[in-house]
Amino acid sequence: MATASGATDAHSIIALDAVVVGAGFGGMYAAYRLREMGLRFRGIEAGGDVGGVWYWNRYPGARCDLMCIDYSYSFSDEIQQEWVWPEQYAHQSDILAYANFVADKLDLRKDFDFETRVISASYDDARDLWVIKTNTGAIFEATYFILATGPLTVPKRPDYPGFEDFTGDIYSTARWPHEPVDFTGRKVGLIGTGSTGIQIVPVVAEQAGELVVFQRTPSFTLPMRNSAITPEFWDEVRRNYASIRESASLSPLGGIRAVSTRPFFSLPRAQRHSLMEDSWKQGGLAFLGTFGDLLRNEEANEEVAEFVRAKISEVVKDPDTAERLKPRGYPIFARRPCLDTGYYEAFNQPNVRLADCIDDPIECITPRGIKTQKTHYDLDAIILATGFDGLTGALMAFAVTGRDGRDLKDKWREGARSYLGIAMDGFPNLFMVCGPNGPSALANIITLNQQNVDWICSAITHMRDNGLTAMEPRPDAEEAWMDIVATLADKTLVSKANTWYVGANIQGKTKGLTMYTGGFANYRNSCADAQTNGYREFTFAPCKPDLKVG
Ligand code: NA7
Repeated sequence: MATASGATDAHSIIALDAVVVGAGFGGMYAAYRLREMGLRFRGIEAGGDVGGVWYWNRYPGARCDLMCIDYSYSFSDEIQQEWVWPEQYAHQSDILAYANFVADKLDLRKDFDFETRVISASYDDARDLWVIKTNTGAIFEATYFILATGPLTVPKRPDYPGFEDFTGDIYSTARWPHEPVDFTGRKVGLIGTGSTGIQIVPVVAEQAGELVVFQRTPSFTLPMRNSAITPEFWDEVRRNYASIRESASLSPLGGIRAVSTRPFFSLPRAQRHSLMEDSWKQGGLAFLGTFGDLLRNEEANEEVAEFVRAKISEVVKDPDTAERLKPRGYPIFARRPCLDTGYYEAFNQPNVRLADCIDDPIECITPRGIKTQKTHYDLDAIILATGFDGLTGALMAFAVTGRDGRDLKDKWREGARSYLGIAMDGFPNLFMVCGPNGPSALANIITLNQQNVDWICSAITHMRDNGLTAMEPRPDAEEAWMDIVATLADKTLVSKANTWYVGANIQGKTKGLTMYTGGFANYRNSCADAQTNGYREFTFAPCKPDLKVG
């Protein structure tokens, strides 16, 4: 029962058609679609408001590394005509403002219980419904269970001893305070040099008395070269939104960025380098799209990596620091390419220094700072930019029990598996909006969210129109999809770096690339096929052979 304030009463059992978990861009769109379909549903969100990853990750310098023209909803022309982005690469505060604008416009908040977590979900075989319990004591019984929990939701905290003894302040970039943090004159240590660390360094470096950057694995980063959007440009975009969205939906990444099919070695060396120089000057991810085979051809990849390493030496004045900042030992773009604004330049400031944790590993946190094997760094504050339990973390954060008591943790013990990254054998009517076996973090996630929510809503409509209660993929369909995922993974260099993409950053997690690397457009076609073939890869409740479709 929803109260007048919109929140759900504790300890009552609420019967619904659907429960949606997450009020990020996937969950918000799911709520909008389910409401349009006339379904009774409730959204559950741990954060205090909408925005998902952008609600939590409020650290200074946080930006999306996709251009806002791509990283925005396309389902409503009214929304895309009304909203104005100020910069090509939007700041977190603008993306969060956009999420709030959409939530206001569509009146979405009333459908969500905020500051509420799911603690368990189990499938009741006899009644064909999900029983979902929350930390507030609410119990929902719903036919459809839609997980829009995002790939980067559960922050990873390093397990160094001593954090509890530190007398200064500890900040996690993924749980940043809502009020501004003033680092003026303070001695700050930052652990982690992925996209997040690389974005925050130049901003904190402007304020801090001293900033020590603890780097374990250097990342490749490209200049973002962000710029303000002029009214003329924006008018042009608004006039052409329909074709922009069409191009994005047909592209490998779900965005309009140009991606060349030209093989690297099809051009002579001088021409290759001239093209790389042009892309470098252009900024952003243009560089990644200059050639078509950088994630398949190791030799090409290394030449590009060396070009980027040389750029580091051009900026960083101290040769030893420059050398230590150069990534080696894994292919460029196998870790998520970072986009920065003044990262390397920050190391030329007298108040910024690099602590190389390969040479001198962190041992523990002390009451006064960070102790490495060789040194003690006195600090007033420690910032943790140490990443996430990516892709599966949020899905495994609570107990999920499917048909016949099947435990999701058991199913995924050897790695995440599902059909299309959307549905799973043994878990009827559980739908993942951005599951670990789709393109997930490799595609434009808003485009992906929209496409998958639409797919899920079509599947629900199909069941409702045909008097079917529940659906789940056939085991052989799931097996076949995972074979495709594995075959593609074998061909890409993305498998060859220790990253959250392959689960390497979480101790005890099964390692391997389970994301679909065939590109958004191909993925979209596979999803469309699974629907237009009459859902023949699925069985429908009551899961008896005579109810198989196709
Ligand atoms: P990432 O990309 O997972 O980066 C985390 C960083 O933190 C990375 O440099 C890690 O080094 C470092 N790290 C993690 N644990 C430790 C410990 N214990 N000691 C030292 N350093 C550590 O997360 P981000 O938040 O930066 O980016 C995530 C995504 O957000 C990104 O891919 C974009 O999609 C946007 P390691 O590599 O483990 O040696």
